Amino acid sequence: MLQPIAFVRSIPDSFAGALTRAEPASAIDVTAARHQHAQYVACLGGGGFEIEHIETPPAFADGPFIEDAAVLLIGTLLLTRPGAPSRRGEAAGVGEALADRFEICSIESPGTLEGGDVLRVGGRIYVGNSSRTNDDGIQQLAAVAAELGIETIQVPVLDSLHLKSVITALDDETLIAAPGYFDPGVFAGLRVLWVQGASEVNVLTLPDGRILIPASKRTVQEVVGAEGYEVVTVDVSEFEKADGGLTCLSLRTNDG
Ligand code: CIR
Repeated sequence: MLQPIAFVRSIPDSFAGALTRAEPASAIDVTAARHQHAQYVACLGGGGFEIEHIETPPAFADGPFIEDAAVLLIGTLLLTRPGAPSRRGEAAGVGEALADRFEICSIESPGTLEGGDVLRVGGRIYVGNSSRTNDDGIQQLAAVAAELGIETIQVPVLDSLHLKSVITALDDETLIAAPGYFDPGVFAGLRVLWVQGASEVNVLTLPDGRILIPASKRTVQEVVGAEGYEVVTVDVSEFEKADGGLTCLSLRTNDG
């Protein structure tokens, strides 16, 4: 089997001004963010990903959250049109860097879509209808997916940045989620582990089967560990200040 690739983006000095839903208790420390990012990348590499780096132009403070800029669907790279206007230019650099490897297509206006709303599990795509991803963007994604034989299911999301801020996959049959942000009936047929009281549940399954979880999310670690999965942790506190989790910091070929 081909080794999966994780594409990651560099942390520009402008990351200090990344979008935040609420003012963080302390300012983003870009040097610390770069150190944490290196640890994150080491975890991905240690878990079986080949790593490829893509430069972030200084104009894009949120560029390191590369997952939002593009969606990989088998051999197709769908460049998104983020709901956040300041993020609209991010996808171009990702497309340029990967144009020789994937067929490129794009979400067009008035559609908006961010990759943080796109959850691949069990051969389907669940796509969050959030403040960043609208109906038109979802329809455009669904049309591209349908051509590839992939079914898309829409999930209205309440009070959360993205769908994957509150639900992610542990494996092809199992999800882990925070209750109260979407209708659980949408995921009927899949096993959902609920983390009571959580406001964010974003974990990343490594190719070797271990589950990468933010160091700050102790309850999530306990729930995942109690189910028999091997847990790995990484401190991403500087990215959490900007509402980022783990999946948003890479674009992975085994997701598509
Ligand atoms: C934003 O607000 O767009 C960024 N500060 C955080 C994006 C996090 N992305 C993700 O969870 N997929």
